[in-house]
Amino acid sequence: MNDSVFTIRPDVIKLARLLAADFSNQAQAFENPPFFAHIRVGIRPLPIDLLQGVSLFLEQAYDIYMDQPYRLRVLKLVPQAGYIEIENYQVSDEAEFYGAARNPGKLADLRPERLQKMVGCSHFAEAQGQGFHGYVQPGKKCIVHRNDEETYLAGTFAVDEQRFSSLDRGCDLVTDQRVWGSVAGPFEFVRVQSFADEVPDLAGS
Ligand code: CYC
Repeated sequence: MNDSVFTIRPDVIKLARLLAADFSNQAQAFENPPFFAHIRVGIRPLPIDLLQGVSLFLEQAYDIYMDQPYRLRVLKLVPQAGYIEIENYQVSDEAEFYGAARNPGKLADLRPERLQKMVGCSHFAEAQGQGFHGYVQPGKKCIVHRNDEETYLAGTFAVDEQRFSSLDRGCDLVTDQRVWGSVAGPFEFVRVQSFADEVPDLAGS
């Protein structure tokens, strides 16, 4: 068999298809403006060849500043025993890719050399109901500096055909108290558009 052809675990395909979308929390932001900004999360499938597995390009932005995302990452979905590890990668010179989640032609220039894994910042995803739920890998190792404070990320998410909900919080390393992140519960996103059909079938090449 050709080395570059391999089988991808069905649950990895399923998770990738659920995450691959243009998400918005518009309804939540309109109902509860003081607590929830209107955020767009764009997640676009990347070629299997890029990281020899299923990976996704992610952009988070305020809806009014869609061309200036405040967080841009690549996610790699790695099958583990009993769960899926979602590795998070930073992209060097990321500005070149602003807007690429909705303009995927721009992603053609993305190369593995530009990706740097964020150690300790994987999410572990487990099947739940019709979808998945996930949490930051245990260990308080995902360190986020914000406003001169060193915090660790304590995040959870859930995704299914109806919604993507996510709660990212930075916590104090000693007291475990929340330092940043929503005080009013998770961000609740729904799909504006799905990109599920861009995730390949079980064999990639
Ligand atoms: C940070 N959000 C992070 C980090 C992770 C995630 C791993 C820490 C590392 C980093 O900066 O990339 C989240 N990673 C995820 C999730 C998955 C994953 C959820 C599963 C698909 O693989 N986050 C939101 C809200 C918004 C938010 C829409 C609230 C305003 O989901 C913000 N996340 C947010 C911020 C940071 C962050 C502000 C810190 C970025 C920084 O200050 O450097």
